[in-house]
Amino acid sequence: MSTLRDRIAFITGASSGIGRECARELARTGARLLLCARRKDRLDQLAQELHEEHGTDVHTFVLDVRDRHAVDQAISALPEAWRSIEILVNNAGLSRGLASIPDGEIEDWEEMIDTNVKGLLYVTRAVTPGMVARDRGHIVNVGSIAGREVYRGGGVYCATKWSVRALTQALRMDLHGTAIRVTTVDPGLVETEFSTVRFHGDEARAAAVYRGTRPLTPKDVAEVVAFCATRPAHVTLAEVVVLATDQATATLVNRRTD
Ligand code: NDP
Ligand code: 8X3
Repeated sequence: MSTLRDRIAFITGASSGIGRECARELARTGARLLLCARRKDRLDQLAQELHEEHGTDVHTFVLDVRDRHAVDQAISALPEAWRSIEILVNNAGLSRGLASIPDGEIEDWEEMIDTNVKGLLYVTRAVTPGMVARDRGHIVNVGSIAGREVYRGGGVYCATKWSVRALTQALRMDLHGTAIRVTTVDPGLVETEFSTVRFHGDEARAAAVYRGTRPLTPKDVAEVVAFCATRPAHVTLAEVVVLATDQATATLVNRRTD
């Protein structure tokens, strides 16, 4: 295992779920953490927790990854001590709705595409030139099994995650010949705020997604992200699919009735 002590890891969408647990796991490796999301109060609480538990040096900032000027501004305005980003975890993302394409809400589509595809690209565009200049770095994209399959009502969300997988492969080709690594970690069902967000705050509908089954926890996924980031420099874990044992495909989920 290579150590991340004092390396800078930048996690987007660190205020909840997988991103928050990635912060906790990477803090254990000794990394310094740059954390962004729209909910700054949560980021600051997390920063305090990580500082108290691990002595982690954390810098938080508000960022809506859909706003490309804000992304450029936030990255270019980083204090000198935070500029040499070594690990970028492109995690910020969401789904909205489960409508068919004929019935789809166009605002929902735009929010998913703007966040999951364009936001990931804006952040990657802002961060990778520094990695190229230093000839070191690792980009870990949080994709999904929705980037490998399609399910009814998931058309646009799946399309965004297929895009993430395409962009991951493309970036690995674009960076070929450098020391920079590119990984996609593609989870199945993980119990986070994801379904509450998908169903616009309908907690009962969100809870039903996980009823009777044992989904992944955000920590399960974050441990994999940290594992990928701590391989020796000559090793790239290119694609990792992480499933709950209760899940075989996006739609084949074992549910117990009791
Ligand atoms: P959560 O809803 O718990 O977390 C999503 C995170 O993304 C939050 O921190 C949120 O922060 C941030 N975010 C959303 N939109 C934006 C934005 N415009 N700008 C900045 N940050 C944003 O869900 P998960 O942890 O489950 O989701 C994390 C990633 O994992 C997503 O890319 C998702 O697609 C993927 N994924 C999730 C799976 C699951 O079953 N849960 C399975 C496979 C992949 P804030 O609202 O404060 O901005
Ligand atoms: C989240 C997993 O199957 O709900 O990316 O789309 S799924």
